[in-house]
Amino acid sequence: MRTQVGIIGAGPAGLTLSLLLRRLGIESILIENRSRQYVEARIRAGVLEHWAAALYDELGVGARMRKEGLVHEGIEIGINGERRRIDFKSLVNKDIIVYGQHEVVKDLIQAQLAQGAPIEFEVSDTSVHGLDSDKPTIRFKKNEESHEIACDFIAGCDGFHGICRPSIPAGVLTEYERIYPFGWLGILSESTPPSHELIYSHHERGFALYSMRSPTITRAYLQCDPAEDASRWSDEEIWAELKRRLGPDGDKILKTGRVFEKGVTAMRSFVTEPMQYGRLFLAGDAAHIVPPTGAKGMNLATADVLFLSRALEAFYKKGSKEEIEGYTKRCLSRIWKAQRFSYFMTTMLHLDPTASDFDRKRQIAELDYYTSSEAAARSLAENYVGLPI
Ligand code: RFL
Ligand code: PHB
Repeated sequence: MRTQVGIIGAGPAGLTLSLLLRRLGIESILIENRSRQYVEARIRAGVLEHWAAALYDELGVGARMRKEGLVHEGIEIGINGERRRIDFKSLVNKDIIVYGQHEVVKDLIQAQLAQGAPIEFEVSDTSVHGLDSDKPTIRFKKNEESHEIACDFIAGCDGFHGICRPSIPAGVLTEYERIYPFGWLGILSESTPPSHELIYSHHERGFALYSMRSPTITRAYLQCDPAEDASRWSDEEIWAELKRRLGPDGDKILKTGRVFEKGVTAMRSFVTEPMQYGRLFLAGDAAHIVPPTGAKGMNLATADVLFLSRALEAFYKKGSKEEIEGYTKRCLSRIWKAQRFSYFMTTMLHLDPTASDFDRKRQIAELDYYTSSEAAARSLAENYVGLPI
């Protein structure tokens, strides 16, 4: 097989890149080690920045998102039971869309197949070769048969645990990392969310987030130990804790329902620099991870591939290598700002088991400031809806 850009990974990064390239007349082949059914059911992110939603429209995959996605013009922040609103519309005149990542993935795959773009699911033994040559190759197996794709470029969109980043020779990458001493126990339930907007609640028992997937499906998270076993929490215990962390009216406004998904996610901040080696480019979670409190992961993955598609366009249309060489720098400027914001939201909202009394008092003052000063709230809103791209 031969193509211009070989893409590894059918998450938001790889699927969006494939459609972006197709629109530019650049050929690609996408391979994914999981089944289509698996990637379409994988429950993850839920918030689309305003520009990412506009990009999906441009790519012709926004119709269902516009119909079923929920437009939010603000969020609520809870401070030990008292809730205050950050009004995006009045502060920065933008909104965000709450629409599940797996729904985005379904829409992207459907468009991909409708356009006849090559995509291979359930591959195994993926490896990359000749990265420092101008003819890199991808090898993989499908149904026990070996295949090779000769490419001009390889896009490593294979997530944090993929094979692309570890295929870069030792000594090339510098990794920056921070592990947090807490995780999130996440649930999906058949129940009406407590508010029509997201509630990020700081509480002396720990953080909780009240989100949704539709007006009848609640997505909620509880701060927990990162090594917690989700099955040790009964549904009753989860609802009782979610009610407590919402505030004194928690019992009244939080509707319970059948819990149909339960899982624990650990939290980390991670960036690798550079994001390229020879003809291999890393994009999305393959290059960086943010804690989910800022709702930035899927959006950053989308921004990376938008920058990569522009660089590849300059290479193929103008014969220019400058943009390709500047890919890392272009991405990192956005990534570090998203890292800063995700760290800020995470440390402001969670209960740090190692915090001193001074730290706790300072943290409450920070929550008070960001929810009472218009200047501070505007900064939060500007970052939450997505910095200009
Ligand atoms: P993905 O989605 O991990 O996709 C990588 C794909 O590569 C495949 N793969 C391989 N394929 C072939 N050969 C191999 N050797 C391969 N190895 C791996 C994998 O099967 C997979 O299909 O990475 P991508 O595309 O970079 O997308 C990143 C996002 O998935 C991630 O950042 C977000 O989900 C993070 N995130 C959130 N992001 C947001 O923007 N807004 C949110 O509200 C938000 N909430 C969240 C989140 C992530 C969470 N978890 C579970 C980590 C909430 C949670 C709880
Ligand atoms: C979600 O709905 O899953 C969600 C929303 C906001 C976040 C993280 C996750 O910050």
